[in-house]
Amino acid sequence: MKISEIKVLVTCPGRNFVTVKIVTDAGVYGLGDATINGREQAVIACLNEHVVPCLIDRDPQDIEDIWQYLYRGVYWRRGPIGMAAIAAIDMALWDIKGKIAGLPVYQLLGGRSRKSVTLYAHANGETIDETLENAAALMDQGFKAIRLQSAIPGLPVTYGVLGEQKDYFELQGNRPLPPEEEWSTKKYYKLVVELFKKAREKFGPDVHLLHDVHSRLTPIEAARLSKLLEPYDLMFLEDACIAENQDSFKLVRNHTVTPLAIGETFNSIWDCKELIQNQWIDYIRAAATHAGGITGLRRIIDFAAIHDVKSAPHGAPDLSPICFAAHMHLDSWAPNFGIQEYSGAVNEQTAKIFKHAHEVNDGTAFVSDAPGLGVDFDEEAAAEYPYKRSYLPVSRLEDGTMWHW
Ligand code: GCO
Ligand code: MG
Repeated sequence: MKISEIKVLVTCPGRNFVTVKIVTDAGVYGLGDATINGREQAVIACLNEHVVPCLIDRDPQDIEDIWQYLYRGVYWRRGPIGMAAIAAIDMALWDIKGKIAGLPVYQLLGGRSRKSVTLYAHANGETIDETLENAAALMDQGFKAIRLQSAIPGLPVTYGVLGEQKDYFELQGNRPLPPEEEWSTKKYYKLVVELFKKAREKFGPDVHLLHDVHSRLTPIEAARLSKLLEPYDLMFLEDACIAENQDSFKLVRNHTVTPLAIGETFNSIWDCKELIQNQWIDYIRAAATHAGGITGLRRIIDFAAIHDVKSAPHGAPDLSPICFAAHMHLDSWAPNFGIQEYSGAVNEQTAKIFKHAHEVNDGTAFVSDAPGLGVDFDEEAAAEYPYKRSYLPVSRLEDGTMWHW
């Protein structure tokens, strides 16, 4: 069997998604997600100019050799762009392998470790009360784990709280440039501690509560917040600080028993080796799209398993339903699966383009038994929504200093 064509397709049904479609001479095709929010064209160029030409006429069944060829074989290895390109190719090859075998990908990984995949949903609000009302509504829908984010009084915009009309395109207007946000740790501490205090008062001890700091704190601030939140028993605190220096998490860990999660921007095991082997974190949040596909993420999850670290894959709306499908298989297989982030159903246009067979209800997902990844891509529908340039915001401290977004 040979790879006869690889298409790299971009579509914007409300946000940009980059999809790889590998076509074989046997007529079977596979799909992969290569979306990097705000850097879509860089991955497209990397694929079209550098990756695709090397793969035409190769046997699509050689997943491991192709992965090694694109990773080990390349002098300029790692980094988000290169690893997203590898990821999309890798997912598409697993999809093809499953289709040839007539088996869902989780069977190729070794079979299921559980009946279903527990999801955590997002409750956001302009006020604490609104956030808690939204959380209550999610609990009514069956969610047993909820991430709480609330607007910070005194700051113009807060991560995770975009009102109804304000999507990123609207924030950016006709000449897209990164929207600017402001950050104040002092204002945030007060809000976030109050949010979780009220949440526990309202909901009691049983529901799993989570929160994403989105890397805004310094290590010592992250340590302080983790400690302040201890009475409210979080399932995990996400991205408490940046981990470019992995030692930062040693500092946070030494001060708190609040479980810690990180990893959505990680590209390989090398971004989290110390975090995992020193057991400074409890959940690894790497995504198949950004960490080298199913092959890359599976290795991270296996390494995490022997250090009692669980998986909790990134599930933001900027990962396409193909990545969601890949996660469904990894989540169903991984013996050390923790929880899957879920940002809710996709919009109508996206659902028209990406059709997947995985079921979501009562805060739980059920992996499909369709051969391969169990997701399809409608090229004609995708072509109706052309690419639109868009940026993620940037963040500054109140005095204007550039900060982590
Ligand atoms: C999450 C994430 C996202 C990111 C987004 C950036 O936990 O889901 O932090 O919301 O901000 O993926 O593109
Ligand atoms: Mg996050």
